[in-house]
Amino acid sequence: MKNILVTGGAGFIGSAFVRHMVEAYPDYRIICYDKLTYAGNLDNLLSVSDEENYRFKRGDIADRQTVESVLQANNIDTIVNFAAESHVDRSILDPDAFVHTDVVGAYILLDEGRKHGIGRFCHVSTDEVYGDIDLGQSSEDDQFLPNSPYAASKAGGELMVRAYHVTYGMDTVVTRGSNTYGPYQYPEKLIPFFTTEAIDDKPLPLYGDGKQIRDWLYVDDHALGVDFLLHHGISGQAYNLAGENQRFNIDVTKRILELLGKPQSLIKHVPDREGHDRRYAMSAQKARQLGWTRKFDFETGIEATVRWYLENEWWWRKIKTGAYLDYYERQYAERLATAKLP
Ligand code: NAD
Ligand code: TDX
Repeated sequence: MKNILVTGGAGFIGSAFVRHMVEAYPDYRIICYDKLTYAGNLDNLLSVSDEENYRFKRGDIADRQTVESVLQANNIDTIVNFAAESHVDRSILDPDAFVHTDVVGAYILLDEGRKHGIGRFCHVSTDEVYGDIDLGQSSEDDQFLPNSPYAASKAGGELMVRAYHVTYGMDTVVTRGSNTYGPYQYPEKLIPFFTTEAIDDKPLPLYGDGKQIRDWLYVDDHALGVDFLLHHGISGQAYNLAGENQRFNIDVTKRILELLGKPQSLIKHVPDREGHDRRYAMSAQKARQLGWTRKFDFETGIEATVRWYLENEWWWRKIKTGAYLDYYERQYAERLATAKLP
């Protein structure tokens, strides 16, 4: 392993992975390949932009010609695929881009990777492929029951990875991460959205009763988990990178407000997300048995995260303009107009 193509490396988790890999492995060359959609942001990679073992190339993972040329030009032997459309609410509004990137893009990357004769293909997937789980914890052999267009697209891409391992003997590893949070997360996801809105004393649109449960994983734990499985995962296997930090959405929201010293009256219960999964919970046992452990508990992670958004307005204020505001209007204007008080 020497020349690693990291797709989607300008996004939230991908950029944490790139920053980590560039620093931890001076002998590897890290080539970040990213389409720079609304969620891709080169500000996330400023700290490594001048490093010798780092390169950036703009491109779409579903564009076969550009993928082929980037593999050849850089003599790529390893691919780590973070590239995805990643926001459930956007997948409900417009599923097209999700099928394009999360299914077709994953297929093109696999296919070009195979033709190019790469070694390991590490594919970053999600707990959402298991769907809603009432009780207990999902483990890797559980069936896929994805409920949103996002989750179904991620399941489709992942199944293609499986097929390329079984059919063509490709060396693949799949990681399934929990809800991830931390610095540089696009402020459409619950934690950065509510933190930055609350800083500005804006209402926080909590879907339904807020009693949905998510399992939270700090971004550095996710990035280091992918590094660990890239190096130690058994070929053809999938591994849960579970935070094992389950929280109700309402409790996460209250904690953000407490940390910011803002009133609970900012919470507005708005009409629920369509097809909203009530609970995600995974077991990390399989990855743990191999030697992975997460470092951050939720309390440490949320404090560090809220502090980061307070101290890094330069990063998020310029995002929350233009097309972001159009999305906000489409997603929240009607919901907030019918909001109930807590
Ligand atoms: P993100 O939306 O912040 O970043 C996605 C990145 O992919 C962006 O840089 C974007 O420009 C790029 N991209 C999108 N379409 C592309 C295309 N066609 N070609 C090339 N690049 C493209 O996402 P994230 O939260 O960092 O998630 C990264 C990966 O982790 C995704 O595969 C996601 O499904 C998975 N995941 C995310 C979470 C989470 O809570 N955020 C949890 C588990 C798994
Ligand atoms: O405005 C909101 N109000 C609200 O109540 C938003 C944006 C979210 N929520 C709720 C919905 C979920 O129950 O908060 C919870 C978390 O929502 P998101 O941040 O949108 O994440 P989720 O839908 O759980 O999906 C995330 O975890 C798995 C990531 O976005 C995915 O990329 C990942 O695969």
